[in-house]
Amino acid sequence: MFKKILVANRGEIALRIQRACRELGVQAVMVYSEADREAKYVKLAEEAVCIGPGPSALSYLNMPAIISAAEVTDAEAIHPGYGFLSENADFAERVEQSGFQFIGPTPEAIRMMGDKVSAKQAMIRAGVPCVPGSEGELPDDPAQIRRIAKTIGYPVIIKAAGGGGGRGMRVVHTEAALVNAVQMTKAEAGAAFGNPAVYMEKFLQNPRHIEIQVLADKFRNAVYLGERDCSMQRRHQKIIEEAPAPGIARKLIEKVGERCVAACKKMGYRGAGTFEFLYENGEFYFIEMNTRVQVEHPVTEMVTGIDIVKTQIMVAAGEKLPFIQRDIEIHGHAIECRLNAEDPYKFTPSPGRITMWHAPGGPGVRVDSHVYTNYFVPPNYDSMVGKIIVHGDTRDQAMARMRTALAETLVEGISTNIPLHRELMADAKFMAGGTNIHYLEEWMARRTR
Ligand code: MV4
Repeated sequence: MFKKILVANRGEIALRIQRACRELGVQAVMVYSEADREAKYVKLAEEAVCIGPGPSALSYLNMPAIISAAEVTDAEAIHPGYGFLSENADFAERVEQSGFQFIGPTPEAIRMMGDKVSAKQAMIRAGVPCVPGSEGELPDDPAQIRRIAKTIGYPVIIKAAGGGGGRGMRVVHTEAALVNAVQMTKAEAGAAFGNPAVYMEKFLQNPRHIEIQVLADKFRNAVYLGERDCSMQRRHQKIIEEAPAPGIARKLIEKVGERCVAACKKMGYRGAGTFEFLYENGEFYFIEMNTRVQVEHPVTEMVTGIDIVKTQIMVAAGEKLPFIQRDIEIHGHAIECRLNAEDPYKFTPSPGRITMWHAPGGPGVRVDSHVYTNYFVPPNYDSMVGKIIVHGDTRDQAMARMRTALAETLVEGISTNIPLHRELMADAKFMAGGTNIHYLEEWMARRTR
């Protein structure tokens, strides 16, 4: 095992990784920007290094500053968390070339999954079910583009190979709009991602967003840890996640999970990963793979009892996965609410000083947050100030525990989305389970009327 790891992130995930390190008996070096001096994990750190000013480009995205911090502190490995440099293949490569372990997959795997066209081709080869589509980059010839769309059937969606997470997409409903839409998406993709390649898929109108968590070691062992339902989102920002996904047959999850594991083994994937699917009319369709730990990983930890962050560190250090697929069981139900410093209905950011923070507790309640009373939420970063995660024997019990937890949570001095969560936990359709990716936006539109 490593003696010392550098945590190249901020916020709640920095604290989460610090906790995993303590449990493993590994020293954690925290890095922080000038805007994050007061963060809890910096105060709690045995060692912390300032890597630059508040703006991310000058600190959390500053590769030389981060690698220098690892050098001066004698760290052996770097955990990138999520966001920032976590899915940057060039960063992973520079970390390894500088003699450190990157806690994540190889640069090649990150690069292959970062290009959505090569990711999809890898999944097709591995037998993972994908959305019907162009099976590769679209050609320039308008006649060929029209022929591909006709075969798929309208509506179709044009997606940038360099996009992902909702960036660089365009829905097309008619042949008349097709070629112009492709050209526009290509031009935007070239400017935004430095890669004009686009591909085409059947546009699914009312899917749910279901993802499968995997863990793999350096010896081609891989397991899936069940699924998460992340359909409750607005503008590609998830706000509630849960595991397992309500109403989906275990047998079907097992079938898809086994395909994901087969893909990991085929690719020589290592570390934690997430296969994102759209789920509609009883079928799964792969869309993207994330090569990092995700914000919503705790719901999977709660239902499996497996510590995903500790396992990431163990496999990066060259250990074998300490479990096989048969060992993994799903127990009960878990729900996560993301707490954001924002207006609950207008969604405008609300940074500033938290004058009162009281976290909930009790049976089955977990809070992952780096904030505390008198903490100043800096305006430089995303607005998430923490997560409440609950576990129960049943979904109803988990929902009841979340209602209790939200009732106990006190945050003063800034606005948060707690009122929105309280309303959603009492919403009949959400309580019934299985709402799709459009539900929250439709609910918001009804609400203001
Ligand atoms: C789609 C889709 C419908 N059909 N692909 C958005 C984020 C990116 N990961 C993929 N996205 C979508 N791809 C096809 N063929 C609808 C979306 C989509 C979406 C997906 C997951 C979660 C929220 C979403 C919100 C709007 C659109």
